[in-house]
Amino acid sequence: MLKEVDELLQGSRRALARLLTKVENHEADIALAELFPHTGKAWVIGITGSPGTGKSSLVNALAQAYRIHGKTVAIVAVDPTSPFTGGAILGDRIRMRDLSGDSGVFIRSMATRGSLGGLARTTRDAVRVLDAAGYDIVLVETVGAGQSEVEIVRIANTTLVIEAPGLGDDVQAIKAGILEIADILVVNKADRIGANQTVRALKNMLELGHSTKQDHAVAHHGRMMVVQASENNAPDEYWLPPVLQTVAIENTGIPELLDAIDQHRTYRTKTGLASSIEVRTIEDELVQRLRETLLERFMNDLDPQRMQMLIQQIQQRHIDPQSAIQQLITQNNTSIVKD
Ligand SMILES: Nc1nc2c(ncn2[C@@H]2O[C@H](COP(=O)(O)OP(=O)(O)OP(=O)(O)O)[C@@H](O)[C@H]2O)c(=O)[nH]1
Ligand SMILES: [Mg+2]
Repeated sequence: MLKEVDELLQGSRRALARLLTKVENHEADIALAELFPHTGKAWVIGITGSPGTGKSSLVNALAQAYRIHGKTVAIVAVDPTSPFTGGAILGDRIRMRDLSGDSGVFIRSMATRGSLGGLARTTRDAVRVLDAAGYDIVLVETVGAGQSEVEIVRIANTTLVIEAPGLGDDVQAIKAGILEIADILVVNKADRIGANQTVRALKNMLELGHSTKQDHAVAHHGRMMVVQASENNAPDEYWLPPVLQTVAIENTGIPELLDAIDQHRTYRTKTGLASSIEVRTIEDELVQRLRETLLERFMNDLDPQRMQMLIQQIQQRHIDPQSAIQQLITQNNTSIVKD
């Protein structure tokens, strides 16, 4: 066993920090393989939503609440939109200062390098390291409402989508995709005007979505497909996401949020249901890793000049992009299947 893996399993925070850096640099494959048997115990909570809705404040409040319940907490902040690792993270650090000095809490910001897919992989691996390190709860904060969040959020066992008042009846303001991934909706800043209206708008949207869930479309490997609701899907196997109100900066609504997360956990771990979700999650991860690994290998073997030439040819309309890809693949073919 690697020395640092051993140290991490013994509870060394330094080994943990070092391993997370290696994960970011994609240099932790052996360690991850050794750690894998020690994972699967943490409950991973994803927190996503538009900028400034109060995600970090909620993460802070949740972490404190879990600490009071005697649970250890790891926090991962991911910011795929920011090209820097400075600003936003420094802000988060300051907001989370209430937690510093507590050995039952570990906070980490993920550096944003590489592709979107790479970020999802890095985050997933980081969560695994924290899981193996023995944290009971792992909170993953991501900003925004795009595809990247959907990918990152797939790592979570329970996903919270945070909204703030001001949404009004403008249903368009709510990205449909974000509702799809929400296990629990939180209207934070409930001390502000319009919170009830936002709650109502969200509930309406959820119920609309729910009634059409008989035949609902799901994204699978990037393709939309219609899934028939099966006959033996007992009604209690549906999870209708609750809509809760919180005031993160005053700790209002936090116990109720903890309860809702607990209920979702019970629902997810029910026999059968948990394993079917797990099968899909593992399949998704394998496809994602396969795609990345093959692309990486392909790009490494690719002659950059060949690529430049094809780009020029496409520009001049001498060849179309798909035919160019066919040419590249035929030329690189042998290198893809080797080793
Ligand atoms: N009035 C009010 N302000 C809040 C509440 N929660 C957070 N805030 C404030 O809203 C601002 C943004 O909060 P953050 O927790 O940084 O929000 P965030 O979603 O993490 O922001 P980004 O990570 O930048 O997207 C801060 O000034 C908070 O103090 C709340 O419940 N009520
Ligand atoms: Mg934040």
